[in-house]
Amino acid sequence: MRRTLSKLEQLTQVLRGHTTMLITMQDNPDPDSIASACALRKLANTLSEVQCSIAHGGTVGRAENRALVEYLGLNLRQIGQLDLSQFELFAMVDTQPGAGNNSLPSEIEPDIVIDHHPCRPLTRHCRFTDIRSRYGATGTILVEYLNAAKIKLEMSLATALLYAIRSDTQDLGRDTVHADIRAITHLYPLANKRMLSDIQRGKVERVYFQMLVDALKNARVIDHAIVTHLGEVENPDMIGEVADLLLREDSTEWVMVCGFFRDKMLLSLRTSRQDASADKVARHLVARKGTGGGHPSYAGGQLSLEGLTERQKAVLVKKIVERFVKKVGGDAAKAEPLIASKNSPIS
Ligand SMILES: [Mn+2]
Repeated sequence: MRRTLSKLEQLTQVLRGHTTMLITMQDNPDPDSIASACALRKLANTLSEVQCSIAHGGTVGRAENRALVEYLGLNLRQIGQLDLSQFELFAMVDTQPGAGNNSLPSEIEPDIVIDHHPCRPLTRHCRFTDIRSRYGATGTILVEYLNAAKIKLEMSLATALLYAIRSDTQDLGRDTVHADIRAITHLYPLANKRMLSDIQRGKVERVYFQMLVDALKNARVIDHAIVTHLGEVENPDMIGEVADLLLREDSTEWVMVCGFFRDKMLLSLRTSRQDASADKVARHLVARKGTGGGHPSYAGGQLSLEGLTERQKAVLVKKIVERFVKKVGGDAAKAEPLIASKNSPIS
């Protein structure tokens, strides 16, 4: 708390005298990105009457995340469509300069960076940073700020932050510290539990099931790992969602899912091994070709597909899969399909 109090003072100094700020989230923002951006906006509004816009570069794909955005009544902006010269301050939450998963132009150095991913070299230059890489969620850091500033949380923000911490830590089951538990305990009585349940059961379009079926059909089991490729996706969040699902297979310790979104190859890694570092594996897989990072049990990466032919793209996927299998100690020759196809008993 002492740390947060002194940080809060520094943050107030940075905000002082300014009227506008752009808050950048991950391109395809997850609940932690979304809730953290709202919490920072609340802080900036309350501490210093700074008006904030919240922006990202990709899409909000996952049904739960769209439901969250709708519930919060957020008007999320596309960074590429904004006149950035109208903002006096720039902030980044749940991502960092150079992370590869946000679209703030590299010539703009953010004034404020609050995140729970490992600190990146470019972040060190920023005026105000608070990087707590052991925390389960960026939302937890912001709950501490809001509490330190004695700001009363409205129900919608409390609900969003609770959902953020629960989803980043899978209900406190992965990569969690005591602060996350404290934050959840604080938020729980303030949150709208019925809304939380509605958000988690967000409606999906029919195409979702097609993607799911393709993902499962393409999945290959290699020793204790599962790998699948979704091909072109309309919804990049699907990649992480499928990775979470496949990790539930009872003999699986590692999962890698990849897919193409716009001109990038995205990949998600998951592990249930306590001694593993998914973030390190992610960085190894994309080494010299892209960016990667994350947390001990879940991580991701991205590689540019610009200028590649279909054939070259396929070669790239093959190479990344090979690297992954080698890294997690599997034998690619033993690959077998996850599911055998059967005729439906209904038709
Ligand atoms: Mn996060």
